[in-house]
Amino acid sequence: MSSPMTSWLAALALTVTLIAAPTLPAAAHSKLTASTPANGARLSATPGSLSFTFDQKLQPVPSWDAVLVTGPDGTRHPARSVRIEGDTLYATCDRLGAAGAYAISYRVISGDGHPIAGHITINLARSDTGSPVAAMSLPTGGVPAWIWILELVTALLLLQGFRRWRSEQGRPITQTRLEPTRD
Ligand SMILES: [Cu+2]
Repeated sequence: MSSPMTSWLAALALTVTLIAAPTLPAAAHSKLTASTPANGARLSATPGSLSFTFDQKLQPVPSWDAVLVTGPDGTRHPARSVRIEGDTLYATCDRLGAAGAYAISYRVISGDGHPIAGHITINLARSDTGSPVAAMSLPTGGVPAWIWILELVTALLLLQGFRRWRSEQGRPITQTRLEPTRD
């Protein structure tokens, strides 16, 4: 082996390493791997929940800053119930409103301490003016039990009131019919 050839190969290897080096740490950074809704999803109603999953565990972040929904008219809705569990950021959002494209941006800190910011875009096919999605998920929770009892009690009270009203209405007629037989 000639010495010039070896040093030339060494120089080439060093050059390749220096060119490639800046891209290597970037590839190791955490990135978004999945989301709910999926990026580009076309929806007919406000999503019941939002989630962003990364390829690394996340560090805690201030909830007011982590997720932001921006509507087609530029309206900004801060997300609610923001929480981090392992590699996933969860949130809920208020009813969206006008049909069109919504950007849902996230801002988190990965396990290696680097901030990760980005956004997904979803498309609301028609304006969401119906009941909030959260209301539809009520039967799965423990909340509605007392609502049903309250509704039942109200219905029974109304029925009782109606029966009393009916009997009071009927009394004079019964009395006038009975009067002749008493005389
Ligand atoms: Cu990183």
